[in-house]
Amino acid sequence: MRFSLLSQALCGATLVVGLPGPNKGVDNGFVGLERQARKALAPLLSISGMGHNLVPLEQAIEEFANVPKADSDPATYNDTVTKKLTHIDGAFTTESTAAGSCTNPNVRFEWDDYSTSDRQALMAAFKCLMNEPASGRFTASTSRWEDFARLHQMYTPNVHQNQKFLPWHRYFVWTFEQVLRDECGFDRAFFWFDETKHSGAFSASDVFSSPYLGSLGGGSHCVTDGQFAGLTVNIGPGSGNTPHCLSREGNAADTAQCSTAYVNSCLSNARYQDFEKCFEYGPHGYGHNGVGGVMKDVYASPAEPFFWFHHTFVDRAWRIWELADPANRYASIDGTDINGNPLTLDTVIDMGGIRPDVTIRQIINTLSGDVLCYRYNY
Ligand SMILES: [Cu+2]
Repeated sequence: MRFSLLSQALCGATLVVGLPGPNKGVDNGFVGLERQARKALAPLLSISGMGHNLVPLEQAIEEFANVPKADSDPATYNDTVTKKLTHIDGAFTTESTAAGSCTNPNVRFEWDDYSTSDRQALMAAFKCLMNEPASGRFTASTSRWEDFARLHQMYTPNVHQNQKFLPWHRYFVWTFEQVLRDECGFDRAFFWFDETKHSGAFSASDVFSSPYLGSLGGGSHCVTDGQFAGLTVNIGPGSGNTPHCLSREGNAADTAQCSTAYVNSCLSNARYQDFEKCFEYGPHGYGHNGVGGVMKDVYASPAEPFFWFHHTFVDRAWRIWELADPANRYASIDGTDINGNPLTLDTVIDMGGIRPDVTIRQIINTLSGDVLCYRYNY
């Protein structure tokens, strides 16, 4: 983790708004002085032209739910997970690597079901990656952690606002997990974060507290508490690279859209491309903008540790959608890439060389055992 002078300088003026006050714990609760301070800081913290594109739920229903609806109760989709598993300790099963076999899948545990010891090991592994030197293959990256932000920044136009979004991010999160294990000795189960439980109140989750990611609420501020206080981000804002602080805003109105209602509405789409658009511009975009600051940066958001909590939530939603009709949804894909070419199971997903290229066929089913062998605890 870096506590650079630059970071302190950039953050200095925001320390006031970041301090615990009457509005601590309330998203978007800045008032009076804080609002003025935020206004004054806008040029520093704004991510010019950044912010994820959003589609309100009503419009999503109009635009994407253009086909007969399936039953949208996620509980009925869960073909392999019959009961919620609770993680007690750090047990982690090494996955089978034989192609086609996934008899003992790794389980990703929801944050509230993830033990304190696992949570601490995860924070330590994140910090380890931040302190590991950059590979040198990603310009402007100053650490192995930032390699991921730079890779994402380079690929942003290719893997957003088209249907490559879900498979690319699935493999991106998996690659990040493997690097945590291989390079930082992380040997616990992986995790995810159920945003529907916290819609409209992300800041109330203990993930946003001092032992973990630090607080979220209190208006636009550099993060000054938690395990990543004072972190400098060298990738972004946007497609440029200028050192800036890890910042957050906490916009409750946006996180309110990461709701069960919105997720279910997306899940009810029969076509992959409709589900994808609904989720990307819906709960995915709102989650990014709702945390705000670096998380709102479409290009460089993986520099924010919460990115990985958010994108496991996104990945799980795709899996839940697939499980509603596995025979068909593992056997085909539709939609297009950035150039308008149809996606097929042979479309290649590229991680900039951090891990081998794969085809969508290899990662469409997280339990295929070809490359992936994991599921979610519910
Ligand atoms: Cu992304």
